Amino acid sequence: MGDKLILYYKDMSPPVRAVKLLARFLGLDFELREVNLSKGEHLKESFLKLNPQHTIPTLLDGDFSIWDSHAICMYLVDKYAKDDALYPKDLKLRAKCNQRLFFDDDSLYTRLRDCSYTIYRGGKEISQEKIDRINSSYEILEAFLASDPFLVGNTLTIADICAASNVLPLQIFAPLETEKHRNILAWLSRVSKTIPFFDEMNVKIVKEYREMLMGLLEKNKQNAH
Ligand SMILES: N[C@@H](CCC(=O)N[C@@H](CS)C(=O)NCC(=O)O)C(=O)O
Repeated sequence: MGDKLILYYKDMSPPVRAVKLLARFLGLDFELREVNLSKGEHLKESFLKLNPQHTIPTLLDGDFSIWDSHAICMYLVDKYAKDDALYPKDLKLRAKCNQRLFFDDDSLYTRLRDCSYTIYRGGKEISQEKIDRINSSYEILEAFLASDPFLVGNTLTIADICAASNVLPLQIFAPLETEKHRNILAWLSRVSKTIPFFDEMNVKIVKEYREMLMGLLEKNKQNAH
């Protein structure tokens, strides 16, 4: 490997955690550069030069800059993994993996962001409509997992890593239900068993994320009076 990989990150960000989890799974080392979003560090000119979309995670590999957790995961497996298991090269499997990754971004992550950004922007409640939308995403995920143990067949791929990173914090707003979400719950525990450090890298930080969001929501409610 040439230059050291640099990751612009913040651990509370679910897409960042997906990339960090994958990197650890692949045995890759990053130089970590924390970006303080609340101080607007992602809007500074130096960061915008790397990523005009001003999002984290952003990865720098030498002079190559790439962002969006899904695109980063695809790149890391293609470039650094010893085989294609986590992002299959087989045309149909790759198409299916891409479809799940786009679902993760478009549905799971978007719905999580709809709730968290409502709170960051001073909202005093999360509407039932937003919670219903999360539940419809769960319904679709439940269907994906009806016939396969992982999102793309029998083995773990980056689609599982990305989606699981978002489903954990989504439960802050819409808890999974034992009867209704059997497949998702079984899948989450399968993903956690397959990645030995999955819980270590997620449980504590998601708890802190929950406390931070609920604390802010409470403050927003107080400010209303
Ligand atoms: N689809 C993107 C989402 C990235 C994203 O929106 N990250 C948030 C933090 S969780 C962010 O950087 N927000 C700052 C902004 O959008 O300006 C991904 O998967 O990387």
